[in-house]
Amino acid sequence: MAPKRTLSTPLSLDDAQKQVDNLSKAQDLSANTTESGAMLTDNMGHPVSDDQNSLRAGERGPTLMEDFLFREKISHFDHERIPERVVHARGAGAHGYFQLDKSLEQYTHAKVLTEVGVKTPVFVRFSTVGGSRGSMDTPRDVRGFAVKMYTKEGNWDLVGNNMPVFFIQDAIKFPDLVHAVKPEPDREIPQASSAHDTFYDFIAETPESIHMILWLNSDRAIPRAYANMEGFGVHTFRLINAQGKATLVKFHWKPVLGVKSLVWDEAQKIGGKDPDHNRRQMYDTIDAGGTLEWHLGVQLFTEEEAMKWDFDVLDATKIVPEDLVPVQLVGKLVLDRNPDNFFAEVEQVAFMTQNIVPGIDFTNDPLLQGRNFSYLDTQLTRLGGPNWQELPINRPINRVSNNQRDGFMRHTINKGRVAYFPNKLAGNKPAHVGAAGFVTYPAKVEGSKLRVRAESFGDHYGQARLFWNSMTPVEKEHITKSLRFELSKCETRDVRVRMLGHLQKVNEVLAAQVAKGLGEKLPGQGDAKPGGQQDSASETALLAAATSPTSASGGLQKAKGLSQEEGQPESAKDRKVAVLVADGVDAAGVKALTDALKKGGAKAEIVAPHLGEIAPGVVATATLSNTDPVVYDGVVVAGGAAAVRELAQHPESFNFVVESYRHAKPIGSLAEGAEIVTGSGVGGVLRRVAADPNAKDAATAPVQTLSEVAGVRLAAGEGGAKLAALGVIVGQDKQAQAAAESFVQALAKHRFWGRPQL
Ligand code: HDE
Repeated sequence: MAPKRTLSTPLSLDDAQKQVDNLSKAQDLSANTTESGAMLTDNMGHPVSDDQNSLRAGERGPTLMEDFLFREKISHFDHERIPERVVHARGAGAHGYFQLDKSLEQYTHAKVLTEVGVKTPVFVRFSTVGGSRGSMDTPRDVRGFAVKMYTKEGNWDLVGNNMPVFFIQDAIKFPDLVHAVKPEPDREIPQASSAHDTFYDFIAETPESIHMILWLNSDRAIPRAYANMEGFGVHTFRLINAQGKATLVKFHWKPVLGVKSLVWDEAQKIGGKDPDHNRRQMYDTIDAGGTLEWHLGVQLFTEEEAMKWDFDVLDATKIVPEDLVPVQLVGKLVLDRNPDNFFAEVEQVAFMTQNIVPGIDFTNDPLLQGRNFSYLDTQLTRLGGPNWQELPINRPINRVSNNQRDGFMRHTINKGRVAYFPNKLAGNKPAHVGAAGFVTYPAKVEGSKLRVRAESFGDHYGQARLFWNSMTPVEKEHITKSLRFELSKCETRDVRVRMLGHLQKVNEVLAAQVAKGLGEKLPGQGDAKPGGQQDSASETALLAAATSPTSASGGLQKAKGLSQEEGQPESAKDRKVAVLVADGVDAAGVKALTDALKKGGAKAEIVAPHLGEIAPGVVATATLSNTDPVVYDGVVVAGGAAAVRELAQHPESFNFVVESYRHAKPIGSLAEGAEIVTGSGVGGVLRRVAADPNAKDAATAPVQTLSEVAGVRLAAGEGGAKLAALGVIVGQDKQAQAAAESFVQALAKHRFWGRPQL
């Protein structure tokens, strides 16, 4: 008799996997997870005497063909790469679980959405879309948000994005879209960027993309961290309950830490300073025992309701505004475990929109229908044949049992003579389970075969205007500037001008402001004023008033949930702060600060002219020259007269303040640390702000030293309070504790818009 299997593999499980918890997948993966042994062997298990010297005919002679150890090692290496994903090549992933808080039994019989409290294991991969596998994490791009849930009833993949709409309405255009955005084929330029001719040439000829173009040019396209991204299933899906009744559904992932973004200048610089920025954040957070968390939200509506709206829910260029159908939060996604091996897990994970479970079904969204072909097809090339489902990261945790056999790299050893159905030899097993299995919703279909776009998909600007109207002035300003950037990189004037025509249909002020940056005038328009004055009050007022009438929007002029400046949670959790120190630093102040940051869930990184111990308990883990302000959420300059004198010798210290100021991040100082702030390029502006309420326009306002100004604040409020409102916290001598606490509050606010510029 064969020895009993001791490891947990899918084949050893019961037909119905009853006990599922957050560790079920980890246990399943453990069957294939290994650590290196003490003794070196080749792949056939032969002990290896030496794998550093090849076999030679004589000390200086040629390498011998006989050297099977050499051939095996080199040959394996030669074949180590698989094709990167044709889109979403750059990404990172983590394990965790999904836990339902509120049963959706009324709407679906899917166990994952009805069994409250069960921890369904998940693997999530976040990605950018356009860049290659080795590109940076922070381009302006859509982010993939792909969730694989290993449910009791098989895998459910919700392969979503961080934006709720898409560029095109029909999957048949996808190759065109992707060819247009990818590096141009003759020169393979630009990498991971939509800011070029071919992309906007395609977009200008594809007006259905305009809504998504506004999202792409908004701050959503430069998320601060994966944990600060919303996720969307994008398409309308269908839920089916035990009585066979269907309800339409849109899926949302709402980040517990809120939606937060970088600013564009910062994002571009991070691309060079730390291209792994987002994957590093996720890895470090989980490695330190932390988690990334989202709520699962659903918008539930009936087909009858949907038919009454002035947009089509099968059109993926439209949202269902939250004002029409509120998002109900029903469960939580928690990521808490890093992969053991990036290639085996993150690179080999294969998501498929067609992976759904009984109780959930597709709709006729033509984008979704096309995706349901593409995701299986793409794996055949990428993972080399039909058996990729057997890869540990892809296989379900419930038992797989069917008559499919053979093919490249088959791992499963199926016993027995019978690999067909019907059969009597094996008692007609594996047997069909009828209604207990996946049953397609019997939606009625009728019509002639036509290659057309439905009339109900015809409005391309209404929801783009709804999005624009829903932005705060600062978000509108960012969209305007982004479009200026993107279009100014298009070399062909005709492309730029055609795009302006579309923007004009969204909003005249938007188009005029972009036109100004491109040196163009819109037909019938005078000069766009004021334009380009970052954060100026007049620009804010102009943008606030710039709204457009909507259509295809359910009658709404503005919709909830679109602005990320309104109603998002604020938290200092997982924020990373650079604390500038040097020899002679006031260690007690640093301790008060790091304690306060820790209490707020934030992390401090001690940055000094050199690594190592700077003072008792103050150990530098980064240097002024090996790191950069763009990779932090804020900066604090510590106190200590000698330390500050030394920091002042390094131009990088001042750069920390200036860059953080320009990127609207909180800036803090403790005691003498204020001298670095005051001595930096923004010191003059800050002094004027603290001294005079009309400072923005009064270049002649009296100048004090910043520490004097701050003295006023901490004792009596005024000047320092004005600075604090701009996210500049100046701590006086012996006030480190209070300053640290104010700084943590500022950190939770994320960014401070409206700072007067130099
Ligand atoms: Fe994808 N997409 N896509 N996509 N997509 C792929 O599948 C495709 C679309 C999304 O982390 C590919 O395994 C078509 C929308 C994510 O591994 C490929 C269309 C949304 C990921 C593919 C779309 C997405 C992909 C490439 C019709 C958001 C990364 C590699 C227009 C709802 C998954 C792969 C991961 C990956 C096809 C549009 C999300 C080629 C045909 C809309 C998150 O199959």
